Amino acid sequence: MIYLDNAATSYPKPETVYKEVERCMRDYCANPGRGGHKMSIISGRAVMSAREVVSSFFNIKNPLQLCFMKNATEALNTAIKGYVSEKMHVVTTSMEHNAVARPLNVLKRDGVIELTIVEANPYGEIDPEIIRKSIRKNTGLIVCTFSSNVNGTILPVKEIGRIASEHGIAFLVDAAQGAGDAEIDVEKMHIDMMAFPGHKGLLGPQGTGGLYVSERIKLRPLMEGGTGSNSEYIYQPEFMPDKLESGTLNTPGIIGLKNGVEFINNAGKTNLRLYKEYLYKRLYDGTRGIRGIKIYSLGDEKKNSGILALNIEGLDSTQVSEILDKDYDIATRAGLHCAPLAHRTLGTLKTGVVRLSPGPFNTAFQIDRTIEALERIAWMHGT
Ligand code: ALA
Repeated sequence: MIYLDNAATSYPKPETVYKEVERCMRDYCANPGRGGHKMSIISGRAVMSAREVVSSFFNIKNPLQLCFMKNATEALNTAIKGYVSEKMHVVTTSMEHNAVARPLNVLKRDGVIELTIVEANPYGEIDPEIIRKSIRKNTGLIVCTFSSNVNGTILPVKEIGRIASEHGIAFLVDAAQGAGDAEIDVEKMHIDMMAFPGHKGLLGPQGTGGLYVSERIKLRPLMEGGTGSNSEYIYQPEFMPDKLESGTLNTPGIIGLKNGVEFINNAGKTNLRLYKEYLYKRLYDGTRGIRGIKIYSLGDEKKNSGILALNIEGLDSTQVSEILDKDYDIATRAGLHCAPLAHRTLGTLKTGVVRLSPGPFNTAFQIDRTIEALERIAWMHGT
């Protein structure tokens, strides 16, 4: 099988991820932070060590400001709903996934916030100056994706972060696509809050993710419950990460996530990024000239997090994906990718797109087989 659906979840995982998840479950999977016995202390330390490794990956200075969550969606909901206040104006973009767009639209519909959606161009590029011009007196939050989950376009996060910081506005980044694929430095990019999944570019298991919250941001938790700390206190603790981490953590998953990040560190962040850029460029260049294929992603691999979006004239995107799967054993994702606004921006709301997203374990040979398959499908089934 040729797996090109790494934007949905990365596969395979590094060997160390499989091995350490199993070792954790067998040898030291007590409840971290609950109970003073030896195994609970070991699992608590392992979670802390994962917090440190993941924090350092994003240049988060204080690992206690990083909370583990079950996915980026939980993290985004926690950040958005925990931060906004009555009549706050929020700025976002037309390239957002439903994990951002839906909570914001519900808050707008319920009269809690005012919302401005800044339109991207047909390749998903955002002009940060339009964001600056959208700022009002009551703007309290800017939310944007690091890169589009539909066509991979990387947004000018650093520039948007600078604008937010100049105006004293909180800046939340959805790093669902990009974390592990591109360099993200929360300090240099003026990021106040960042949601990320563990199971995509960071190569960890599903059911993992996290939220970084800078020390100057105070969030109301989405949930209250057991934290293993201050048990006598009837309210939620005010300190991080306990404030946002109620209930038993996904210890084996978090250990897997740590090993995914360590794999990237050991391979070299830059090496891996260059390799993925090379695969993307090869795929882009190989498909660009094929008759009947329309591409919606930018050709510049530096401006793309590793996603090629395309359609074949005369075929529905889901048909192409199905043929790739059944006849060629190539896994891709078609349709709307839970991001209708982004599809409207790219002009693909009716058709969807076929999304091909290589990962660090794909080879040039697999990319070439995929290009041949697309060429054959366009020739045999397209118009
Ligand atoms: N959000 C994931 C995707 O884009 C699942 O496929």
